[in-house]
Amino acid sequence: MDPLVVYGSRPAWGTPDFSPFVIKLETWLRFAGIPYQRRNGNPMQAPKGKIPYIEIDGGKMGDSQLILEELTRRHNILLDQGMSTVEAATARAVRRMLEEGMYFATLRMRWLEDETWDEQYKAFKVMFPAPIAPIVMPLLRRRIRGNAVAQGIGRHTREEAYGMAIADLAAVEEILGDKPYLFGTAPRSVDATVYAFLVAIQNYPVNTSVVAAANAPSLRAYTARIKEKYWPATEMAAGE
Ligand SMILES: N[C@@H](CCC(=O)N[C@@H](CS)C(=O)NCC(=O)O)C(=O)O
Repeated sequence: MDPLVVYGSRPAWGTPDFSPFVIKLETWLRFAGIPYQRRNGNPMQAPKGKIPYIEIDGGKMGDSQLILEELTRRHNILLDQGMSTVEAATARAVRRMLEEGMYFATLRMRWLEDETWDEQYKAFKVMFPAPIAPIVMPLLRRRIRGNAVAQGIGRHTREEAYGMAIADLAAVEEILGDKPYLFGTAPRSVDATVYAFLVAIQNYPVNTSVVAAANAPSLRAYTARIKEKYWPATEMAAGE
């Protein structure tokens, strides 16, 4: 059987991908022991207009969570077996907090602040042919600004928005405590999301207050532990 094909964007800042959702899906596949091949994708060719997406049954499937739930059924993956109902509910709340809240704070930090724009421009322009990057990048920024206002994060002051992200990181730190993984000694599916969002922020090369919070010692130890076991060959930039 051909290995699963995962479409992402590009490696970024020493992490496997610009998109935390791609890092999540790849990390989850590694937790689950499912071999895969990674290719550069394009949101315009994605079934839901977003990365990641995969090839499956001769077609394409989008959304990291729907993909991993489908693969869990097909391959009888037992990663989340034996969790208590409270653990499963906490895992869901953490995942949604990061994917539906922290994600937008990360987008804002990367795309909408004066202090990070040069870095963002320099890194992300590789996604486009050189002649059109100066045209597309500001358009993308404008679209992300509009989305940030629609979502809500763009209506707050920078301090308010970052304060919420920092409080979310503190919540993750509290739940993790001194355990190796969020719920004990073995990774659960939610650890893939937590790992992805943490490395995406920890390795961002502009040291905002959110980046500093994500680099709290216990959170760094957590990502280092997962990286060592599941991403041994991946370069990680800042602070490694
Ligand atoms: N719920 C989706 C979110 C994926 C997502 O937001 N992907 C972003 C990159 S981080 C994307 O492809 N954006 C392209 C666009 O909006 O045009 C998942 O879990 O896969």
